[in-house]
Amino acid sequence: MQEKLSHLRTEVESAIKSVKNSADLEVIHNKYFSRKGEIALMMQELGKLSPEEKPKAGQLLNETKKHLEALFEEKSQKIRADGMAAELEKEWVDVTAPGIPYKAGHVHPISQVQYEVEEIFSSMGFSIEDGPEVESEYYNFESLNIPASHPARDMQDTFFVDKEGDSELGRLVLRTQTSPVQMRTMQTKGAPLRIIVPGRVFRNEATDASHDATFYQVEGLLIDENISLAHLKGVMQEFLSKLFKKNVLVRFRPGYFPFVEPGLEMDFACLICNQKGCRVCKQSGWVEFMGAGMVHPNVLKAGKIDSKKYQGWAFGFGLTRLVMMKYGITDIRLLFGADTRFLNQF
Ligand code: FA5
Repeated sequence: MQEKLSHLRTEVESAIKSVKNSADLEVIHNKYFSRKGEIALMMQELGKLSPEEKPKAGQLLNETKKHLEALFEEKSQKIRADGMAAELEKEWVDVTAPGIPYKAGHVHPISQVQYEVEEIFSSMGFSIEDGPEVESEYYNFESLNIPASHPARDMQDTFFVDKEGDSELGRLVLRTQTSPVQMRTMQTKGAPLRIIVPGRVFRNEATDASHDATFYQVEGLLIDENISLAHLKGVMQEFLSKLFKKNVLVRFRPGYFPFVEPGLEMDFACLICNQKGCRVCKQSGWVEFMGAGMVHPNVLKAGKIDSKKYQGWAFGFGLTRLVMMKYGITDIRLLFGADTRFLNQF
């Protein structure tokens, strides 16, 4: 018995020593320490010994058992601690490392300038109006004093929508100008009126550095008593100097739009080439900026406004061209090219 015990002790000690993981531990537990393990078998053998041999052998067996159990427990704890350390190592995070930057979008340069324009006109008491992009021929043309047969319709090459419109309001078109919103607002709000209408418009035009088939305009309308073009000049001067934070040279020249009388055009001194001549200003030093004029009495009538009591002016400028001037962009098509290398500069 003594010899057997000494043999078992050495065997278990070396088995515990060679344990590497919890799976090995379980094998050893089952083989030696379980209810049917080798130590339990020794206990059973103890019962078969003579009463003289039993006490000594019993004491030895108990000591060996305690010793091996302690050894096993110590190893179990070490394996558990090593396992946890390995887990922690895997989960380790450097909280001081800089974060991964995420790509955030930003407001498009056209919208940025649109918001600035809105703010400046709001500060002068103008409210901001909106209207449909798919418009009727009536609002886009007729109500603005451009009947179907009028040659002025040729000035704005139109996209027609292949869908039946309201029979009284004519076919549906993609609006060629923001001016129909003038009419809609006159009809719903009446005089006096002080509005701007920023929005997208569409023309079936060949594109070049300063023309696109989709672009943005800002319409302005002021209707009140005793209004003249002097007020328009004052408002535009104030608007442009606030927007560009410097004096911008402008010029007025006669222009024709059926919905105003008299009509005029306002041009900018080209800020890209400082009037030396470039492809944006077509070497002229001036960029066509907006059409304007005193609202035609026929238009006031269609807007249900008493033209004897009220008069006013309207203007419409190209917001897209204004953005080009503000940022020195030499090709209008870049603004809708969706090239983030270009857009991220603003
Ligand atoms: C109009 O659209 C008139 N509705 C403006 C108006 C309003 C006149 C109220 C009188 C009273 P016009 O077609 O000229 O006018 O266009 C106005 C502005 O839009 C132009 O001065 C120009 O700055 C811009 N524009 C015109 N066509 C294009 C285009 N293809 N691409 C970019 N901008 C354009």
